[in-house]
Amino acid sequence: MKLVMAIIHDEDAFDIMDYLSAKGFSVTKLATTGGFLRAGNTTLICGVTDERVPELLEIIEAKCKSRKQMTSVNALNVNLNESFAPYPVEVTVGGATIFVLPVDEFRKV
Ligand code: 2BA
Repeated sequence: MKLVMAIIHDEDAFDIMDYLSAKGFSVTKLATTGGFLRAGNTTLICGVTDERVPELLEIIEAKCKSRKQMTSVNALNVNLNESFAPYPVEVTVGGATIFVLPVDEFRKV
């Protein structure tokens, strides 16, 4: 058995959890914070048999692809010619950082 920990973008969390549950995986969502950006992210933990690890990793990779997205810079963070104005910027979102750990023991009591 393995414990898969996947740190993913908050936006991807509910879609992938629905999909994993439908496929028969048990999953727990943790609200986490990245140490570098100090921004919220989501960590999913999933205990899974060795045989199903490749399937799980494929799902995470497919559902959490990094992609470009347009967003507006917060008007409070930009000061153009002394007037505040939001403007669009392209940012990269998504992706996943995945750890696969061995499980010595698994019990439900
Ligand atoms: P990623 O490498 O894609 O990491 C996304 C988030 O995954 C991280 O958020 C962190 O929460 C987690 N993570 C990644 N690698 C990890 C590891 N080895 N152990 C534990 N958790 C891990 P943040 O820490 O906020 O980092 C956000 C992004 O900033 C990173 O994206 C990376 O592109 C960049 N970054 C992180 N640390 C950096 C550093 N020391 N110098 C420069 N850029 C850094």
